[in-house]
Amino acid sequence: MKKVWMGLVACSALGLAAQAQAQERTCAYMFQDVNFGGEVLEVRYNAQNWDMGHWNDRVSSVKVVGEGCVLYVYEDVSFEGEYKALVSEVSDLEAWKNRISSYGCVCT
Ligand SMILES: [Ca+2]
Repeated sequence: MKKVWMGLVACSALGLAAQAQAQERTCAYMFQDVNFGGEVLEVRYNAQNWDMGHWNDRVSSVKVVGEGCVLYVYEDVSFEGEYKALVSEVSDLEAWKNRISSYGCVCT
């Protein structure tokens, strides 16, 4: 009986460790300039930001680096307006340049 309980404790400890590790991983980088130049904003796994403050309407290129991650970017704050799903590198966001006002990263 005691052995089973210890097994359960070990399993949940591993689960927590995996979760902590996931939070430390990077979903994506957003860049101020095209071709991944200028200031860089790091987006962690499963992070979301409804109001980008200083970064509002300033992102020009994006690199999604997390495996199984999708970065949803929104035209307006609070995840409103038009949105776009990004899964790889975009060296020039073109129509979306200086337009992103909120984002959410979903990693599976
Ligand atoms: Ca905007």
